[in-house]
Amino acid sequence: MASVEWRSIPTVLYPQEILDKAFGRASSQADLVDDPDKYHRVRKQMNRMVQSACDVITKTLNSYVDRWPSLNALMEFDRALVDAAVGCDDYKRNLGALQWAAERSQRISGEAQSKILRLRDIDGFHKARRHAYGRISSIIDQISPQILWLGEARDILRKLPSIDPLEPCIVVAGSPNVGKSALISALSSGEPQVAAYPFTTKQLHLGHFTHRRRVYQMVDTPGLLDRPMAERNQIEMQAIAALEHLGDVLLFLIDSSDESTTPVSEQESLLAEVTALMSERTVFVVGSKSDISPSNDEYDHAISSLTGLGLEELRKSLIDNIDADKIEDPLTLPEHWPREEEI
Ligand SMILES: Nc1nc2c(ncn2[C@@H]2O[C@H](COP(=O)(O)OP(=O)(O)OP(=O)(O)O)[C@@H](O)[C@H]2O)c(=O)[nH]1
Ligand SMILES: [Mg+2]
Repeated sequence: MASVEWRSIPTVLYPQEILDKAFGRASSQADLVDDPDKYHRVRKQMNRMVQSACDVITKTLNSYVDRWPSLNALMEFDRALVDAAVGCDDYKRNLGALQWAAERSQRISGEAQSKILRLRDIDGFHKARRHAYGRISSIIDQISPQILWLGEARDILRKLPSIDPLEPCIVVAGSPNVGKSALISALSSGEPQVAAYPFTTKQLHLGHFTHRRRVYQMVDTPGLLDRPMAERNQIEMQAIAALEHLGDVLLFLIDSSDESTTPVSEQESLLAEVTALMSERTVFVVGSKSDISPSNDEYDHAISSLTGLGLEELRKSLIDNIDADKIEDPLTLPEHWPREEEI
């Protein structure tokens, strides 16, 4: 199961654009028909038009169905995102409607072609073509709300974070403003990606670093865990439950500097709550902004994303703790594979 590339979900055309594309292609196909005999020419043209219009409709609709991730194949976390963002039931229902229309369109094509085959006059060929076009238009009309829904859903889904379930993942949590995003930037090779959770208006950061060809992903949780349990809605709880399966390690940041916007006691009660929720997960408590917080020594790690203090030690602890290669047989590694710890 690779990560879902939300960004690569294709643009969904408007219903009228789908029809224009189909009929436009059909006309240009008809122009290619070359037969000196008018009767045969028109018959071939009308046949060709119906066939190519229906093919375009079917291919276009099926390409949406194929290129949208299948919910059953998604990991729990991604499914929770889809559910919160657009609703899994609607997602399935609307894609299902496209599939239905694609099949209908193939059927219309078959029926029109066998009808044209039976007809014996030029006028009849034209009529059969017009009749088929009418049926195609009404099918597209009928699923127009579903097409529009998918167009809007696509714009929402594109912004979701893409996380690869086969690579290690570090979830970064803590109260607002404690330095979560700054830490992800500081540990990342390259600029972190900006993505969105459907539960919050805040942007989340998605960073990564590589160690021994493995990609360690880091993901922010802005607005997801930083409120007391009672204020969270059901859909957020679902995402939090899914988050539990996602991360290998949870980094919980505490800002005890004078700049902190949440009292330390409150941050600590959030920590207790999050730790209880993520009972199966290793939690590292990290004192952030150590350049301006003198009392960070009591935590598992003291770091400053600003000065770099403690960052490499934290990275090493993460790698050691996740121990991503533990199930791999060392004998399968190349002979001169470096076995020293090297970061
Ligand atoms: N002095 C100091 N300031 C820091 C450090 N890390 C972050 N900050 C500052 O703290 C503020 C908040 O940092 P962010 O990384 O945006 O915090 P966050 O936890 O992502 O905040 P939200 O996403 O809003 O919850 C910013 O003004 C940062 O510049 C640090 O190590 N030292
Ligand atoms: Mg942030």
